[in-house]
Amino acid sequence: MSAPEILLMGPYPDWDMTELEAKYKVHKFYEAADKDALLSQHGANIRAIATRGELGASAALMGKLPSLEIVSCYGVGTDAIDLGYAKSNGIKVTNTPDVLTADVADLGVGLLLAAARQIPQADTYVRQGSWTKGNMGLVTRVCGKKVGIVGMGRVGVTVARRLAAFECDISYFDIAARTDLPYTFVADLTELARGCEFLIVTLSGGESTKGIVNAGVLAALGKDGIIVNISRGSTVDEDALLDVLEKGQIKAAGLDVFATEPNINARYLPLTNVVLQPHHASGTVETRQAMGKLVRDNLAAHFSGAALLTPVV
Ligand code: 8YV
Repeated sequence: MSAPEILLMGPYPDWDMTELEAKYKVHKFYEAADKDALLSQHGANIRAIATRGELGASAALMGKLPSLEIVSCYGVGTDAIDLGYAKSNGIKVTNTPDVLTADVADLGVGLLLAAARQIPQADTYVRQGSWTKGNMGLVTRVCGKKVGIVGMGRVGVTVARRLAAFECDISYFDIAARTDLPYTFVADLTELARGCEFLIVTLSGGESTKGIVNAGVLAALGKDGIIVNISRGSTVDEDALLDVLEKGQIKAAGLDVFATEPNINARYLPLTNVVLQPHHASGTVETRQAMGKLVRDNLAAHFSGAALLTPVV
């Protein structure tokens, strides 16, 4: 039997490419100069999409692939995949939960420390020789502070555990309280922001969370507040965030995700009170190897008729 054909939406590391190309006929969508031509030439034979969290798979694309059976996502967030279309057309969807949780939480804590302790600014201060001319200004303590976690899923819980070890007082917002956790549930996001010094956004993306961290929430966080976003750019009203950062109406931000990636809003670039990351929370060798393996294992399970390891739809 000939190798199943798959459409690869964005680049994967070499270790994944070697494995994928050994088992499948891989069409690299991101490299195709003429994407319509690729789809008209190969679309009828493509049985799987291998995508990435931020790239997803739209209904329009899936609609051009009549033999499509499965979308395997290299990422936990499936907000960029049209799950409704997949479901109603019998297309399976898998993602990569759990394997990335620890690293995403680590970067959340890292961004909080970087923003509060001004680690990038301090690095520049030393490199530019400013240290020899005076003392750097004082920064913000992290340990023992009140932290609000927005979204108490796998990542939220893991961030909470890490910051509890920093003796922080943890509260959280979600659609419902979790009785299995020792942290304080706050049903109103603005109230959560008002009561804490740091807000860590770990929500899933999608319509239900779009712009949920709005101007009111940021105002409630206040001028000494710090926000970290390791979820999706869509969860925060970015214009409102840029406004408060520019006006010094919050202290700082640590951001791994943006409304428009990778071409982020140019207003971020001159700001010295924000630490920027290139959507890299899961970007360690260890996690990316595990994510790639899970994508491949889900595809292999599907094509061998076995149960999917991490089905979403
Ligand atoms: C990306 C992510 O998928 O897990 C997610 O939802 O957004 C990330 O892990 C990763 O950058 C690979 O594209």
